Amino acid sequence: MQAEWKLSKEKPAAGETAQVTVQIRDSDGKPVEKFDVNHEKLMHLIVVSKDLSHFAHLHPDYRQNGLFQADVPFPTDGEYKLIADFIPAGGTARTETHWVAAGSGAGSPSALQPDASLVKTVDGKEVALTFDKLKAGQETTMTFTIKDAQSKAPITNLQPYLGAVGHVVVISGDAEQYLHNHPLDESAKGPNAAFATTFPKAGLYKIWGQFQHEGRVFTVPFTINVP
Ligand SMILES: [Cu+2]
Repeated sequence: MQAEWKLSKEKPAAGETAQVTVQIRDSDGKPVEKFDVNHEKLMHLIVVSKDLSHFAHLHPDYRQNGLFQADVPFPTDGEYKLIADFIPAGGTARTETHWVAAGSGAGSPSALQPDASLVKTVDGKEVALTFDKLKAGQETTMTFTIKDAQSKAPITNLQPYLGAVGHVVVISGDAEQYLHNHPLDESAKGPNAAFATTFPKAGLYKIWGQFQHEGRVFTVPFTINVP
């Protein structure tokens, strides 16, 4: 499997949106033509800045013959990692990645710090993140508990997002590891949304949970230190 990445501008300016194409080929160089639908899409494209302060979750259009296309904003100077997540028909989940330097390519990266509290308020929701056990190399269940931020009432009518109770992206602090996560109960509606994952080694990780409520998707980020 190989991926050939192209940008409408090789070096987008800060604040610019570039058209990104990614051509997927097999090991013989032939375009892969068929992909399995995964979480309702043929490809998920995650875009993060190197310091993980910026996050975007996009769904490229499929242009046939293994070619996907997306408009990707690069909000500030700096390095960005593009992570394409897809399943060639009948195969297993693949990720292909590409670094892009926007503007000066340097920017002012902020050092990733573990959150002092794993309770965050986003878009009127209070979201708490808990783990049954947190240890590198062991499967863990991470549970998001979602309440109304004002009334503190548990939210029990989450809507499916990408075919499940939510979608969770986990990336290691050095932006090298992209972890797959699986909802334990896809049809859950809140207030709890539980996902299984395994952190491969100790260190910092950033986690973005994405959920849908009353027609709006909200994204809640957490930074944790895995012992
Ligand atoms: Cu997606």
